[in-house]
Amino acid sequence: NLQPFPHPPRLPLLGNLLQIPKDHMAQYFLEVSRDFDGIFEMDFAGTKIPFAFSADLVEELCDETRFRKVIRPPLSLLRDIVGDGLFTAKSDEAAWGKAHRILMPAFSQRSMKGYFEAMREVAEQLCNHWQAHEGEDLLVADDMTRLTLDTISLAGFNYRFDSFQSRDLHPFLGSMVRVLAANMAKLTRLPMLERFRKDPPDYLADIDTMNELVDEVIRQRRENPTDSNDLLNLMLTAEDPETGEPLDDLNIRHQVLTFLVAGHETTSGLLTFTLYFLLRNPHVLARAYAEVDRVLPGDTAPEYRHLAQLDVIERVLKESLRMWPTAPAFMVASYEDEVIGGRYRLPRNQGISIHLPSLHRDPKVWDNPDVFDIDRFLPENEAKIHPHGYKPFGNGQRACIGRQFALTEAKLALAMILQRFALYDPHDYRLDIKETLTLKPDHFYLRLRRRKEHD
Ligand code: MNH
Repeated sequence: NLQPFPHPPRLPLLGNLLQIPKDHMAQYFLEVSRDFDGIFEMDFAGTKIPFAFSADLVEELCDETRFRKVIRPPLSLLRDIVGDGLFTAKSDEAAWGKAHRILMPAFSQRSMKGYFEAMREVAEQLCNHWQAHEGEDLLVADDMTRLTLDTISLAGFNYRFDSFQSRDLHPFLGSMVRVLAANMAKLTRLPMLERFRKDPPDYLADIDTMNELVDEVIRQRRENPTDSNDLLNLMLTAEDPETGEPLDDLNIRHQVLTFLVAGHETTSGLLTFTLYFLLRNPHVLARAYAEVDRVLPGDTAPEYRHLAQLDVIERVLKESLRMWPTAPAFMVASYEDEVIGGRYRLPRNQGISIHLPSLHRDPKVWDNPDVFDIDRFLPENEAKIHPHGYKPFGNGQRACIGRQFALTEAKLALAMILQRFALYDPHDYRLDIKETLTLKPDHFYLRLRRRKEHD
């Protein structure tokens, strides 16, 4: 009863390459998934990759005794830049375990409390910036990027981008976006033409721009040592409890760059989608306002202890990550030849992608999956969700280390925005998702006015 992977029609040699839109891959795979039952295979001109998206198949693929994360395109293309940093390290590479053990303590619940002041300071800068632009069009994704980039760098490295002080986004970001785009574009190009092709002329210059910033962050700290136990100090000084070794210098650069990129892109997308969903769902927005007014009445300055009381906002964030998980896929492979779903042969080391926007709409797990409904995450309902039907932060050992950081930061920023502003969507925005390695709403502008008088 073994079967080949089902797949959409494809051409000889080219496979599906001509059908896959290079700027909208994740959205295209979601549309394809609607015609299949839990799995389909895509053929990138000879490289065949299965995409799994039913909770039952994903449950098997998340069994870490049979499968582990593998670094394949597009992640492998980033190895030139972020090397053996946590995100792109191979699961069996010594550098992964070492950095994981050294850095985990920086992401404990207690550490979040330590980051709170930095998070609040940057969110305050966002609110002040927005207040100064009351009534004007605000490009949401750019301001959320300023917020999250400044937050990870201030909380993690005590380094200030001061993004709200300049009209243009920091050059680091332009370089990062171009480098990610250049690598994503490689996925949908003909492999036989690839070796005749050079990287775009600014590619190496962009990598230099990013590395220069990393070196500057490290140089500042070495010149002004502190005794805090923030991320950067852990990287520079801590020893691996297992081997007794510290991180080597090149690995530190890889980690700093990894955290600058992984630590802001996805959270910025999450906040942008969340504001979009709130404006689209006025009844949910009203519940969020009611919660903020109850927990943070008037001008109450938010404190760490308030976050635990913001459960409507927490559900809004979770539902936003269900509809549009901003890191839309991750890839695993098996240690041995496997059969999955009782009928599909999967050779050892064959990469298989877990496609999250499709998983998060598995009709066996989610009723009316295209409807934004925060009550799915009420405790009594959440307990009944298939344990592998929702994976916005990946799986197991290789799951997101920054999950609590992202949720803490996003909750606080949303609460502060709602406490101060009434939000409008005067252009009746139609969702238009921009894909880099991550997803975010493109060209989404909102306007606001101050809700009540502050002094
Ligand atoms: Mn994050 C891994 C999603 C915020 C740092 N992150 C992952 C993975 C997903 C993910 C999915 C697993 C990828 C894979 O299996 O290939 N991350 C998110 C989302 C948000 C997010 C949706 C915000 C919302 N991530 C953050 C933040 C940080 C961060 C904030 C840092 C402060 N993430 C990482 C790192 C890894 C990772 C580092 C790699 C962890 C490892 O493999 O050890």
